Amino acid sequence: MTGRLVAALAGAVLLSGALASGISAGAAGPVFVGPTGRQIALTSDDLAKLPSVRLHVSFLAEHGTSSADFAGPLLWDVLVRAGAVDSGKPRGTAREIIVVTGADGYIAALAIGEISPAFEDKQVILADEMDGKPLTPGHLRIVVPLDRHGGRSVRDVVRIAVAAAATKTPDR
Ligand SMILES: Nc1nc2c(c(=O)[nH]1)N[C@H]1C(S)=C(S)[C@@H](COP(=O)(O)O)O[C@H]1N2
Ligand SMILES: [Mo]
Repeated sequence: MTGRLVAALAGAVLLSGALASGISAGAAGPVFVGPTGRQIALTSDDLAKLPSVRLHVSFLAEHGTSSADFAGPLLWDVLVRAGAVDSGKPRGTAREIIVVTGADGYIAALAIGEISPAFEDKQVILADEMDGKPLTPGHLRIVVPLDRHGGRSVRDVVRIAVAAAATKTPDR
């Protein structure tokens, strides 16, 4: 094998590893993963078709207070569109969590119950606009209204996974 071929193969392995871990290499938007582990890639066109919600937020960060205007689809609508949640089964979604990963590997978790219309119905968005300027598909940001600290406002979102905590009762 030539050195170049070895390097190309190593690159391909690295790339597939990065994709499998949800660290997307290109300008693609986030990968969505449902509770069964199934991956769904929604295009930016799919996201653009969902109604956009506008939010002004202020939160504490290590460098002081951050304030900005954000706009984008509700995270709930995005997860429904991706088929990652079952809106007809509130009892089943009560034990589900959402794990959001940024391009740098930073992770924050939300509960499905916070954003489900059957529960808190909090207007968490997947922002594709900040202060009137579009955010490119690799730079979408989670915005959680009323969070005091910015820790759950994950930047450069590459992966949004829904997972269910274990239970011994049947789902219905
Ligand atoms: N991808 C990514 N998103 C992140 C972080 C991070 O380290 N990586 N830090 C979080 C924390 S702890 C805070 S306080 C805010 C800070 O946001 P700002 O720098 O836009 O004010 O980003 C959040 N989102
Ligand atoms: Mo922070």
